Amino acid sequence: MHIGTTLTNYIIETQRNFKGATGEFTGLLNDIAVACKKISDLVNKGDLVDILGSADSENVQGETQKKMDVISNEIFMEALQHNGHVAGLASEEVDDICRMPKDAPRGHYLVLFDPLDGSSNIDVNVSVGTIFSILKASPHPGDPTTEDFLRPGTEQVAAGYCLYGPSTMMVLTTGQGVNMFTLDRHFGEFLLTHENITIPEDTKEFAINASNMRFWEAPVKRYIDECLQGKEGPRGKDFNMRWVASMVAEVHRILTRGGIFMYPMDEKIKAKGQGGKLRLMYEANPMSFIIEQAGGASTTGRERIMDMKPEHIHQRVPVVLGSKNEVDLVTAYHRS
Ligand code: AHM
Ligand code: MG
Repeated sequence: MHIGTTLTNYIIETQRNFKGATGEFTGLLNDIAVACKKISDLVNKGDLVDILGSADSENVQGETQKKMDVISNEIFMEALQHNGHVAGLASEEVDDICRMPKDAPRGHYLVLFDPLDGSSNIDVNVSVGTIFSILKASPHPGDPTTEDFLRPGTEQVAAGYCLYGPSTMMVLTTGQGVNMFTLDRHFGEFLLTHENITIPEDTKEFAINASNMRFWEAPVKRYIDECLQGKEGPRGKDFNMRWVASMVAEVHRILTRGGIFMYPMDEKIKAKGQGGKLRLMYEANPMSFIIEQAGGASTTGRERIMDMKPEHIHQRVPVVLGSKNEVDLVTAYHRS
């Protein structure tokens, strides 16, 4: 595909190779692109349109919602519910799986999404993003059940995110590599700007919220301690650290120049009775699919994330992802 081609054209061309393609998947990705363009437009306007700050609500996880969390969720739902491309939707911001409007035609896909990840960053004008994961719906009559959504990451047919940064970028995998599209605001299209992204296997850059250091488990302490020792330590090289607190920005940096990102299990998370900080279905699985498709690795520290059998829709898991050799090392420390 040539650099500069539109996302729509790219999807049509790649679907052409699939026997039996009906255009539904193309339509679905198009719906997602439309939703992301709308969210991008609002995020970009910021204070001009009174969308910053907190809403008077909490989400299912007891977190205060930002106005833009609520608005982005509505935009995404609205863009996907009516076109006959999805059988069901699940959102990080909504308690239960979403009931589809009665009169809307049903499609064959399930979409799980985090409408605005990293939204705690939005008031300070730092990058945020939308993350999505697409599954094929089970072929049974009637609307999908929660059980239908609880499928391992290996069953995703596509995943992606849209990063609302200095430029807006859509990053997409359909299981055949990872491609990046940049939004040309002038004429409102995502254009292919990077093809077949690969993550370097080695890196000198790690990302972790170091304020949690005292709560970390021994393998994480060991790994970071060795990185911090630099050239004189067992790793024999100096490391750099980055923490944006916006997973989409973090993953985007890793796809661009390598690195390792960790939100590991720690004592504070355990005390809350949670399995991790990040959500398996809306964050960990789609990002793992993208990272693996770019040649990186993604584990909980103990097991491959995409092999996990989900137990509930808002399940949280520890996440270690990025440059393969570093992720393998962290995983080996957990296993030893
Ligand atoms: P959110 O979905 O409520 O925005 O939370 C997820 C975000 C990730 O983007 C980011 O990696 C992490 O939370 C940052 O956590 P912390 O504030 O503990 O550094
Ligand atoms: Mg999130």
